[in-house]
Amino acid sequence: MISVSSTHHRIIFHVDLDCFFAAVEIVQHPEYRGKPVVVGADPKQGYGRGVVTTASYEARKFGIHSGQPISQAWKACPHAIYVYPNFTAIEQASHRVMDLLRKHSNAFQQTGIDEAYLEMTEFCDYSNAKTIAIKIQDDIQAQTDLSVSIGIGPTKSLAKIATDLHKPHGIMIIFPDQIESILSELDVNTIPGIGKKSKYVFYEKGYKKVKDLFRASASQLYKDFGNCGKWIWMVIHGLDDRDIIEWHDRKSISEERTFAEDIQDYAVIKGKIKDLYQSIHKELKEKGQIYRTISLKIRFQGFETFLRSRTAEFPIDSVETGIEILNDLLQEFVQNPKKVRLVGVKLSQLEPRPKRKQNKMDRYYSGMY
Ligand code: TTP
Ligand code: MG
Repeated sequence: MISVSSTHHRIIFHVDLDCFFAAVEIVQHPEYRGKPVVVGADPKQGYGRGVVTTASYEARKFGIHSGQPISQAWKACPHAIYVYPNFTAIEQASHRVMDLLRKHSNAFQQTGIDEAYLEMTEFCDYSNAKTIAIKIQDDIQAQTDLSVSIGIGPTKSLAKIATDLHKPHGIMIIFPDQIESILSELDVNTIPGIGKKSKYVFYEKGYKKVKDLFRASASQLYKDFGNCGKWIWMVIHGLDDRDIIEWHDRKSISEERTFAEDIQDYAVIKGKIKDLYQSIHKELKEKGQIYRTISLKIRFQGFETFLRSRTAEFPIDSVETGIEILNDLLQEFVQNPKKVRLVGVKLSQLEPRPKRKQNKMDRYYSGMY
């Protein structure tokens, strides 16, 4: 008989592929293995526009990272191999990995192109979790030639934090009784929900490391940061009780418009994006659905097309949040001298809007991502 005591903790695995787009490129071109590979815009001998999408760990040693201007990457490492993302191969690889992962648990949730959560409470305990994680790593490596890192912890957010602490090809466990000791010395932006930009708001109020957050009460964090503060307090105290909800990657809703004439007035472009977004947001709302990923498509004269997405940690429930994300995604293009032909908006990672039965975290959905 299995007895479950009040101190029984969940075990969640968070799996994330290592330098995913670059790894896919290396599988297609084994001669790239061990070399600096940079995926992103064309560097054009240092004069290219656009950014780095991701880079192999060898390239990261030169300081190259996602989001960096490609011209800077070129300066840091002109002899790297520069490639465009091969979306067909990337999507295929993602599906193969997700199909393999899905077999390891009956509760699986994909949360991005290269990451997923598995509820493992029924299948292991903290003493054999590492052995199971190694099996999963080996299985994926053998079947796809791709490397994953696995974070393990009692909640989704702690498992996700763990993954990033031991990359690449790492397995990291945050044991329930070691949360504070493991997190204390880390920067506040280790917490999902505190981003590269928003961390400065925390710094200004004296919260630099996670230990500074541990010193604060829930009500103090609420006073300082509103709902986001409450969420952070719950995360660091292991109280994020979100379930693992399967959603279907291919489910999405989108709309696009071609302008009657190619245009360059970004006020008009922004307005059109907002209209498209509000119309599909309304449609989803009427169907009782929420979403976590927002994508922007933009096509310039000459058919050059870009897709940019952002996935939120929480379902997006307010139009204001969505508009803010889209405006942010659009920023990358406003300096582009070419005229715009078409814009599109896609909402994906759809989930039913939680009804009567809400768990603790559902109440803090709005405004947080
Ligand atoms: P990440 O998992 O954030 O990054 P990664 O897999 O390249 O590297 P890591 O080993 O640190 O996990 O993102 C997964 C893929 O998503 C990444 O390979 C490229 C793509 N991506 C973007 O398109 N835009 C972005 O801003 C980022 C960060 C990633
Ligand atoms: Mg990854």
